[in-house]
Amino acid sequence: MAIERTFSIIKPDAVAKNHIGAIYNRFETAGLKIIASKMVHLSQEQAEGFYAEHSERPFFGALVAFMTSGPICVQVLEGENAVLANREIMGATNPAEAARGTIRSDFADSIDENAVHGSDAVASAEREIAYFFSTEELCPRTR
Ligand code: RTP
Ligand code: MG
Repeated sequence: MAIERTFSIIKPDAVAKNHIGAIYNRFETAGLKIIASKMVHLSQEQAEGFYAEHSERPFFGALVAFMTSGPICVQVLEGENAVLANREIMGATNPAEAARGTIRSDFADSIDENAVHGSDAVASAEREIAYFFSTEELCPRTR
């Protein structure tokens, strides 16, 4: 099994509903270690840059408006197959289709406001981690 790092966001809807601790608990229960963590309120420019791959999609404007609507928590998770492990505990993009017991099934209301983001591949994880964190801000465990 490969030890990987992935990038995660607790989105404005879940922060507003006071679900930060519950979602962090899901990460830790799944064996993922939080090795960097902070709160930010994205500017329009930061949100557009982060979601640049979706800039031509019809939902892009709504996505950027939502992601700038309130503070978010950004974190780096480390563990075995962390990218896929995190996607599994997040559940499907549309919470109506997310498996029971997943974060989106339990904490999200709609495909537009779906509680969490998680990197979809190791390469995107590296890019997304660097978008928010300097190397000095990453705190891998020594014990
Ligand atoms: P995320 O990037 O947020 O972790 O979500 P994801 O990989 O599951 O989904 P992605 O395809 O990357 O889409 C990014 C976000 O855009 C919104 N979306 N809306 N209305 C739609 O058809 C639609 N498709 C995507 C979602 O909020 C999704 O999280
Ligand atoms: Mg995505």
